[in-house]
Amino acid sequence: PGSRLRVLLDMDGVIADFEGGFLKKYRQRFPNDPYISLEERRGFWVSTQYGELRGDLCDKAISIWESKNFFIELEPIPGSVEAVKEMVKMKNTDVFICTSPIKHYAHCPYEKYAWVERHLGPDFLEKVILTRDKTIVSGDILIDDKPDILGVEPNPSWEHVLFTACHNKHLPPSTTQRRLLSWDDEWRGILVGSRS
Ligand code: BVP
Repeated sequence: PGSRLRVLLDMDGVIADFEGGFLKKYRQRFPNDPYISLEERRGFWVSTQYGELRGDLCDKAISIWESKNFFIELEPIPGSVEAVKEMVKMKNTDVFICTSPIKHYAHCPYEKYAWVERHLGPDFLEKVILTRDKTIVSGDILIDDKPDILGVEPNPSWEHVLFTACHNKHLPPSTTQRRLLSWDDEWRGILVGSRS
């Protein structure tokens, strides 16, 4: 490995609380419709599980994150902002945010930049990578809550470390994939393990 460690951090589910923000706004907007508690969430796609609950709820779910102010108003995942600020100060470490915007582009890309500026500061805007295909981005480690990260590159350079989220915590433990349980967990040890 080279002398510097390049860390790619996913945004939704890792530094910004997409699931919590979704559920809060969904229940406010559709108080008379059924919902899925965070304990009951299974599978990465919120829209898929809502569609299985009742056909019309897929489009209702999608309407939540397509709304103005959805992404900017997401709360940070506990400990994430502190961890990122500490990580960027570590020796021989380059930190980037690598996030996939939704295809309804009216608000999401703008609000992702605004979120980074608000919570991590304007200098961090240099470090934002918006892509729908993370496999073509090179790095040593990608911390992401999505269990399967696929794209045109069959052999991405990064090691995918699965960040635990409500939707993936029940998946059987993998012998090959490392996990980060939360930002209280040993993320520094994960980085050390990638460097050696
Ligand atoms: O922009 C986020 C939210 C969106 O997909 C993107 C995931 O980005 P990464 O975390 O992989 O960077 N999203 C979309 C849907 C349904 C769309 Br139809 C969903 O159920 N969950 C979800 O996160």
